[in-house]
Amino acid sequence: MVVYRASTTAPVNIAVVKYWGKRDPKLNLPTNSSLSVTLSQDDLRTLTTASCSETYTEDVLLLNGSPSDLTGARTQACLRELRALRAALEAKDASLPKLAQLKLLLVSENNFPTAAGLASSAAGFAAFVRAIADLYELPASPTELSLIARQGSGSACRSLFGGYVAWRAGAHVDGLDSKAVEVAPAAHWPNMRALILVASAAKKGVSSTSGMQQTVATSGLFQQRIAEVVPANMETMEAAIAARDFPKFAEVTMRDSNSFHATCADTYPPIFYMNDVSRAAVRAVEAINTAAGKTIAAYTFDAGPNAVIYYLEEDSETVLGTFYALLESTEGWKKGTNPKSSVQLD
Ligand code: 2P0
Repeated sequence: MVVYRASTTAPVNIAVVKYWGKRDPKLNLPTNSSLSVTLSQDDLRTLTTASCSETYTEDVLLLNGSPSDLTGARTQACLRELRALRAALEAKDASLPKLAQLKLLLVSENNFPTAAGLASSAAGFAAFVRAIADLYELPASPTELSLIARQGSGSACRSLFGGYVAWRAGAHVDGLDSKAVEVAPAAHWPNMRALILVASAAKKGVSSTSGMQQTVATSGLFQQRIAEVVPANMETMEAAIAARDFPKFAEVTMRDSNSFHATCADTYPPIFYMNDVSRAAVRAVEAINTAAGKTIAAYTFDAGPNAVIYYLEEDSETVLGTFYALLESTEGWKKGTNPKSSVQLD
């Protein structure tokens, strides 16, 4: 019996202008645009193999070796859309094998600990969607696939590109304009680096999905963030990337992270993702920049305490030296596992 198969990898992305809030939770339509930097797949990626065969009796997902749920509404939305696109191809060309009606086996592996609090859902859904799209030989561009991956997990739409990626919020109710686009390839700024510091490998207390909706419902500060702060940050960030202006890139990155965590603190009841260990990393970045007399490092924090530090290759010694010293002196950073990675971009 024939087994049809395709494999793909998708990278992790770390936002420098953050997605936080949905205007439509069913379609995963965001309240604001966001912008991320894609990390190197050598360091952090999901590898997914999709296959289908007449011998398969049900859709199955194996995530890092364990059977995983495929029945969630978001996963089902991705599967439905991908199968519909394949069925449309088959309707046009009778010589194509009838894959849309076959059950799927998805085997997915992360090359980093899923529990490390790193954005695994982004790489996971991006790889999931692209593996099936490749299996079905869909003539879809990354931007077209981003419309599908977005429905799996919002941030996943940005993991279909390398380099610098914007997720345009869009305004339509059907979400057809809420998609990811490349702002610049990684090669545009080849000396950009990211250092990932794992403060805690524990699973986060409040999930992004529920945390962001609590923020939308209760935070007054959030209204200002989506109306004024994010639009300005998107514009300044895109100009900083175009000009390879690191101090500006760094300032917007740090301000946007601060703004996002401020809206979390303004949520009622408040949500705290950063902890004392995270704040030690903020102080270290401030100390590095003060000592250098210019901005050479930028921190950002997602929905957890881990830090991502952006810097340029020429400043590695200064930046990494300070963080190695911090790891030695700060109780709480997990020694031995840090630095998680000092990575190039993809
Ligand atoms: C981001 N985060 O832009 C922001 C910053 C967390 C903080 O995207 O509900 O897992 O699946 O759409 O994409 C995390 O949110 O949420 C996230 P869902 P997702 O990277």
